Amino acid sequence: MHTTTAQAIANALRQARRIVIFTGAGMSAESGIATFRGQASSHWQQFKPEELASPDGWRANKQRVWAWYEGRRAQVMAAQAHAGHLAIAQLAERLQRLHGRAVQVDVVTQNVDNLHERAGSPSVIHLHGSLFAPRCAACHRPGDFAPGQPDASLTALEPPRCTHCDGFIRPGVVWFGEAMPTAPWREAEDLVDACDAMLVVGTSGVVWPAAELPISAHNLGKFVAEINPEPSGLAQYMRHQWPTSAAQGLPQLLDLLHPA
Ligand code: BV8
Ligand code: ZN
Repeated sequence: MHTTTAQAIANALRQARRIVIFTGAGMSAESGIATFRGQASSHWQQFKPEELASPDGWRANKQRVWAWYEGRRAQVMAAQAHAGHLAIAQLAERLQRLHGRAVQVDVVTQNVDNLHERAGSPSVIHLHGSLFAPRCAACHRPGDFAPGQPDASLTALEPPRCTHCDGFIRPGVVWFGEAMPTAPWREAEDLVDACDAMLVVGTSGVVWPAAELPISAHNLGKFVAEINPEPSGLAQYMRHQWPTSAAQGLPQLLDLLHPA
């Protein structure tokens, strides 16, 4: 009997005790959040990364960068987690219902939105920070947003100031040319070392060093599969490339494992 890609992935998840779900911007696409590359609506079709997601861009025009991130925060706040986010959040419980063994599912995301958390995933590691963790660019203390709703229509907005040192508050994300926070990175490496299976969902695999994680999972002999309508830059490391979307493929996997 021909095993479909979905069945092969479901079989690997059935046998796994520890699963890592590695996600990128494609994971949030069906919640209406723009990706970085690929689509006409993708950010980098309109902006240059170095202008908006880099320390130079911040130094050159803080008001433009702060407005862009506040606009993205407004979009995320108005968005809903989709069936794919919910499927990831329910995977551990569904597997336990299937075979009675405890399963650990950890999300390692490059995304700076909070949709995995809002869908109920208990363990989410943000390799590139979060739109919801602003901090002072000078003393690095956590900062506060200005009161009220962020306005996605603005192209310039004065960043808030730090109540401690009067420095500018910046987005709590990792920009190009900035090192990733060490604790999340080390935790992600440990989870990859310890996992039995990794699903790579919605990433083009072009951003380093995050892209190293699925590659090391492959090199460690783990089961690694990709859910992405297009083969990513990591496809060669995948045991399966499932050409489907996050909101379609992940719920399908859950139903294959154990009907709701
Ligand atoms: C570092 C946070 C050093 C901010 C981000 C060569 C040249 C130039 C630079 C470099 C180079 N090699 C390495 C670098 C450095 C650079 C880098 O990797 N550049 C790339 C572009 C080549 N990396 C860095 O600068 C990193 N830092 O190297 O520091 C250092 C070390 C020590 C001390 C000091 C310094 C930091 C990188 C982090 C940058 N920050 N984001 C923000 O969000 O604004 S990166 C940004 O891109 C996001 O985090 C995003 O997640 C990430 C990767 O993109 P993807 O998530 O993969 O999304 P993308 O749009 O690309 O792809 C979407 C995918 O989804 C597609 O495959 C599509 O087919 C698929 N899809 C679409 N719809 C769906 C779908 N899949 C499923 N379902 C759907 N519905
Ligand atoms: Zn400060």
